[in-house]
Amino acid sequence: MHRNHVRRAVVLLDGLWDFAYLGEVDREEVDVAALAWSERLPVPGCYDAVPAYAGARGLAAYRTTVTVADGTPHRLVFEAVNLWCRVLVDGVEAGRHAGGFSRFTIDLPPGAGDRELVVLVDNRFGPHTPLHPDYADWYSYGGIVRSVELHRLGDVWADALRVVPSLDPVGVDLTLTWRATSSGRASLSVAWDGEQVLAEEVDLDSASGTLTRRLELPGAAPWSPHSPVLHRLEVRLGDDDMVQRVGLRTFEVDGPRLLLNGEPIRLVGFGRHDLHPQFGAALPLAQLVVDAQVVRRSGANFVRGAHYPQDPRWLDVCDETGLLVWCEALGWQQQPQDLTEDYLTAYEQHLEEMVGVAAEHPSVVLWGLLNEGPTRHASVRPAYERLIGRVRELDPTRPVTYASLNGMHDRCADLVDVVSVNAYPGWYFGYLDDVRGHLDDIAEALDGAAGTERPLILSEIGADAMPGWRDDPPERWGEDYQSILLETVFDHLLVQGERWSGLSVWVLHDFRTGRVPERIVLRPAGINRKGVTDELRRPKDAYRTLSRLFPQVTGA
Ligand code: ADA
Repeated sequence: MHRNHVRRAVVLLDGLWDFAYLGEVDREEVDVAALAWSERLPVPGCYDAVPAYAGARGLAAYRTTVTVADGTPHRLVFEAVNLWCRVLVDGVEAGRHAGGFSRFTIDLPPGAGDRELVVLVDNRFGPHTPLHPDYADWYSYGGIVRSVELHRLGDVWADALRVVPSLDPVGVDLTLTWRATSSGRASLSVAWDGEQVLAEEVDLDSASGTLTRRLELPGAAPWSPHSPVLHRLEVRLGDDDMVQRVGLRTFEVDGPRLLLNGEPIRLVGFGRHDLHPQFGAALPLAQLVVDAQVVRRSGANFVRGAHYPQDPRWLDVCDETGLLVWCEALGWQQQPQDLTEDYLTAYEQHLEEMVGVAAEHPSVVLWGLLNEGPTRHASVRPAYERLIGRVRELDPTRPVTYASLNGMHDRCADLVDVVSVNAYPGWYFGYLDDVRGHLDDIAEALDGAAGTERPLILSEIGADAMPGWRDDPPERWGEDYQSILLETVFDHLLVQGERWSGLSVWVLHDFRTGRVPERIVLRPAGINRKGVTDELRRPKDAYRTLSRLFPQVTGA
């Protein structure tokens, strides 16, 4: 999809790699030279999404060869490996990474010619993957699940580019982080939509640093869901470059309201998993485009990426289609005792990785963390303050939220910019007639907990529906019941009511859940059926109903 470099030599390593499934072996004690490479599997891909290893939890090995022309520094960029990996180059460990769903890099050890690259991938849960709960309500697939690239870095290179847009006056603030192998002068130039707007010489007198510049761009068109205009920003430093697509938009909290480009907006859409029955967590681009169309055609303007940082190509598609995205760090129903120092340290790194990737997308307007965490316990406030504080340091421009499980008893709502809550009246408890009252009670309780009225988002609500099942009168598990419940919620919160700033229906599509006996019995055939479409994105009644309703609020 979108390429971040035009001048830098980047080789996409996607394709068929040698593969060996090793199973229950010690991940630290593998004799890589002795491995029997029995077959070839695709990268990106999930090894437990192919029939031969369906449901497997164990170690696997992937191998390919990269060719390095000369001795200049080279770097491997992994968009995500789930859930843990060790990377060996010519038989020697070059790096490792714990935690899926986020980009990391590993520098190639010096050398030239053909280099053997082996990636040992583990999809088992355990202390080596502190951020992955051993049960979550989605199936945790393993593998090299997103693209891999080899970058030639040269003597000077652009390491990161942060672009902060403003609309009054129209412009962007750029922060370029650079690195160099030796000090000296380099040329810096910036082009906006192909036209050079800055050119100068800069002193690079250390191994790394940052350059900040402001570009005034009078008349440049803004980005919005109705008109998702993307501009092209190209920054060159020496022989290297960094290219970004920039959407000029602002997103702010104003008391209880959200403002997009200075105008009040209500967020209406779905929670979404990066999952598909055929591809596991490694969706092809064609499927990402389908997902965006399904969201857009309903009239939605919002999608919550649950419950981990989603594929950057998905964010590319959202940038292009004009969807507003809640980008969420990994987490699922942690308990107070889970928030250990090791966990929080790993989480901070994960947040850095998430923000580093997603901050370049104009579609991303909100940071979320720790879905349904232990926020009913005041004892976790220091941990939440630390993590929320870290997100704000990494990106002060986007509001922070978390999806609370504890609407009536939350003790941390005052720590976030936007208060969000998951609630299942009419599904896990109560009847349709109870839904409105319960949501009103939650809003009141959360306003009390937050101390002031902040934007309020219903980040999950829904009901399972078996595709094709209907009953008279409508009852749980029927498409008709799901449709009526969601219509009731939408009408109450967003047509009749004014207090709520957003709704993300749980969930866009049905999806496979984790294999834990006491939980899977609540999920017929192992599938969470709260999708408004089935696993293949075929619409249920609720999708059609919402497609009639959403445009009333979004104007789509
Ligand atoms: C939780 C959770 C989701 C989802 C939902 C459900 O609230 O946040 O991951 O699976 O439950 O369907 O029960």
